[in-house]
Amino acid sequence: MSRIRNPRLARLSKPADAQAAERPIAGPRSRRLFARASAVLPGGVNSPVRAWKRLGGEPPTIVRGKGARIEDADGRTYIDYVLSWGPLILGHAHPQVVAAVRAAAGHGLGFGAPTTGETELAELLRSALPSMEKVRLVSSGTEACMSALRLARAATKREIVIKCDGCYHGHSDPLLVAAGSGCATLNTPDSSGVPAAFSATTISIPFNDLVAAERVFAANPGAVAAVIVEPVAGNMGLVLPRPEWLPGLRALCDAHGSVLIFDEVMTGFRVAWGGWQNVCGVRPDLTCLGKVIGGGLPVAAYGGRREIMDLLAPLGGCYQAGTLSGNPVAVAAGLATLKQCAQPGFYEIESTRLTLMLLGFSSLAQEYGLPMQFAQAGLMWGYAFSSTPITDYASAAAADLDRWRTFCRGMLQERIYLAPSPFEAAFWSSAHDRRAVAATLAAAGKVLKRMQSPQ
Ligand code: KE4
Repeated sequence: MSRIRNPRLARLSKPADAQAAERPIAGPRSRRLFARASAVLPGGVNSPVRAWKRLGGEPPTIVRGKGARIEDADGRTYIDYVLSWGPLILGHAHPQVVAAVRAAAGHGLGFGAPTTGETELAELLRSALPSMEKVRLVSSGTEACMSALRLARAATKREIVIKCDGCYHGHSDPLLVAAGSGCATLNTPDSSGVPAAFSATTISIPFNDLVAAERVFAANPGAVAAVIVEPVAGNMGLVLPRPEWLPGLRALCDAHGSVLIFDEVMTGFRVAWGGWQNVCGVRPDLTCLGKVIGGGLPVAAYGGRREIMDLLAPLGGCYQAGTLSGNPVAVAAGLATLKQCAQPGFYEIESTRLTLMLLGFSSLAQEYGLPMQFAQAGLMWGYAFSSTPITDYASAAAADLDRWRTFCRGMLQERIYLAPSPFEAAFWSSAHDRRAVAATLAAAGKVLKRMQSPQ
């Protein structure tokens, strides 16, 4: 059969569904704006996963958001399950959050000096997470994790750090080893530019693999400074811990005098009030927070045992600083957000509503004969095209990523905005009302029907 030379004809030769599946998602104006952005921003973005490299095509340029919905430059509205990668647990432009930001901004945008808001936020975090006996506010999850790691090394005078394949703790050099999120999305789990000496002291093991952890401790007696782990992994899809995993890491750290760091940047105030440590009952030595505690503005934090935190400058010799740390406008957004989350029944009601939506998703997948796994932790969720549960990065990467791409593109064409990577979690907000759920399931039914296995 002769090869079709005319690309237009080539397109016509594909079945209608295949053409539909590859139809650009972004409209003409977004595509023009992305071309303009790409002339000055590497890849057109300020954070790699936003570039949709794994999904193909240009991302829409978003101009506004309200509640569960965002609108792009072509006037197209999407139901949003990315929610700025987790912070917007109340949805976009929540009136109380916006009002708090406006009021704070009216008093000045920052002082580089003590303010009451940052003390209030630190006290709130400590009351929600008693393991955080002292707290330091910073401006990003990367800063929180990088600083917690430095502090753990200062406290133990050791260098080796254990992390997990597919977990992502921000882009500081020692943690860009076998990293998830955008690194896994772009197949760059170990970044270029990181000196071998920096990554040599980072040992990565499979998530949920306690035997692997025991082996590393045994092979490095008295040398492990810390274990850093996402208690629920949200950067390889969503992967829940096995019951013995976190208690086992706690026991190993206790036995070897190492620091246990829970990176709750994503799970903090997302999976429950406080974080996963309040669900599983394992008390880490240090905790990292971000996302929800800033309500969409740059606030993150790390904190933990007093005797470790007091090693920080200006009290001790472990240095960490930040011009915008504890910024009063950002802190106002965080406090206003957490005030809503603190309402009685907030997490129970919202996680039940999410469970009901996922039950609808699951029955659609069964109806159309597509093997899908769903996972939920509080107000975050994940899905994968796999007939076996996802328990670590290897199983996440072994899922049917072609089907994921078809599904994700299809949902985006139906105006349901899912993360453009199979190595991300999806999020829920209290603004996702019945109409949003109905539209989401209607879209999923349409897309899964198109994808269904031949009977
Ligand atoms: P940031 O530096 O991006 O604020 O936080 C880093 C970080 C630390 N720990 C966990 C568990 C995280 O999930 C993150 C950041 N999450 C990604 C999405 N999975 C942020 C999105 C992006 O990189 O653009």
